[in-house]
Amino acid sequence: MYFILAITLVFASSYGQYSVANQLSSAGTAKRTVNALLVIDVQNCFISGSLALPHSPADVIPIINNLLKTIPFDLVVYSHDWHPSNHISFFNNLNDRRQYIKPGTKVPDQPYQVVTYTGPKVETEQMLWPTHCVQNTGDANLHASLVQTTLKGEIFHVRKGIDPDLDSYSAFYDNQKLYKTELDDILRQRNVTRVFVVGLATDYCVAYTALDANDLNYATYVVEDACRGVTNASVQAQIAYMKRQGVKIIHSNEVRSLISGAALTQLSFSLMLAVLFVFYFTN
Ligand code: VGL
Ligand code: ZN
Repeated sequence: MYFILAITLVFASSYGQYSVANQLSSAGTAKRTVNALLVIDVQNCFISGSLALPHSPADVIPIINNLLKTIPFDLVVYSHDWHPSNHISFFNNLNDRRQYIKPGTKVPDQPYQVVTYTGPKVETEQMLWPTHCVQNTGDANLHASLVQTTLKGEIFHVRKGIDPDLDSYSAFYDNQKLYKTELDDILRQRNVTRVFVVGLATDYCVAYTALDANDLNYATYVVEDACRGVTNASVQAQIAYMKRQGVKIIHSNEVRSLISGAALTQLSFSLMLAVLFVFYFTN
């Protein structure tokens, strides 16, 4: 009688250990929330330089610095708009590319107008910007007061808009989605499940990055007060569009509870399993 009980216990406990270990490990990989902060284009050009944004863009820096100094992100990625001087997005290069202007379309006479180019790679409607963020110039440097350290995670830098013939608002893909940057691979290799997007400009690089992150199945949060846009109208339009697509728009004071809330859920799940485990053994 005691013998059978002992055998049953041994089998049951080894099965119990197996299944509990399994659930713990799946909680440890598949279900674990891994948080990345994506710091988009906090560069001199957009703050005080060649394409300085109109609504006090420098004000995002202390907000982003505070996140970096107080929240234990698993990963921080800084993106850089990083154009060659012959870049397709510069108004000043319009004349050199006149053979690609689509016949019958309007020829811009100043920056902030859209041109339709037929090539050289693909047909594209290109917004023409002032020359900005030219590779290896001070204008393209990250702003000197931006914190570049983290509490816990790894740091990466992603450069985009490098191809003379493609613009790239998103830190994941160029605007035509012909090529991917390394960002998705970096996040995937580290099991990132959730991204928080901050920086410049809300209606261009932040929005395009957040929409791609959302499409790539990362839970995506835009920290609205840690971003500044080009125009109020397009900021409002892009925020509304992002919301419709499922991107969460939050305030910087909500980030902490989101991250520690997820950590708490994970902890209580593990605790619950541990209690069940002990209960199983003592009965
Ligand atoms: C950006 C315009 C042109 C941005 C980049 O970072 O939002 N905007 N290039
Ligand atoms: Zn650019």
